Amino acid sequence: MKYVSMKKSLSITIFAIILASFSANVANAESIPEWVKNNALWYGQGDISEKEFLNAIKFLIENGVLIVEASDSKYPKNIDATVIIPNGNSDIDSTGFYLPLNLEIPTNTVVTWVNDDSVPHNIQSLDKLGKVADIFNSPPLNTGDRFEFNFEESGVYNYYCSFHPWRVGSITVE
Ligand SMILES: [Cu+2]
Repeated sequence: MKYVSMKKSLSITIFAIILASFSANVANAESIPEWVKNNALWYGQGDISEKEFLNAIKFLIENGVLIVEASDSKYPKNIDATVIIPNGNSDIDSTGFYLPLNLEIPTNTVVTWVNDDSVPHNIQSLDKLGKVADIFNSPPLNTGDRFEFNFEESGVYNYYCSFHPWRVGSITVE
């Protein structure tokens, strides 16, 4: 009995997913064949096997009725790949760290640095020894200026500001 009720709740869950995808695209709702709808019901009642039910789901996916998107839950779809240089960043005694101090992004993400401080800063990539590397290097950024770089390869990238070398941040590309 327990197994049947478990199957029932699973079929309800899958049905809810199917219904949710209907409301997202009403046109698609009409293309769900009756036999698939019945399968979900029968599966819940224990009238058909799991394999038969999964075949029905497979049919929906293969025919583009149910769209399953590959998603990496770690990263939101429109990742906010922005690093703020906050007010007070130039002051060695302040907590004006880069926001975020370490930005984690997938490959092929454009990172934008924004200078929100009252004085100019720059962004200079560093090698493993802490020396300036020719990877991404901005001109001096005045208040409100932006600098962009597209990270194509995975790795950990450190950077600093040559005017205020105590400010070091990193970008982790996975
Ligand atoms: Cu600076």
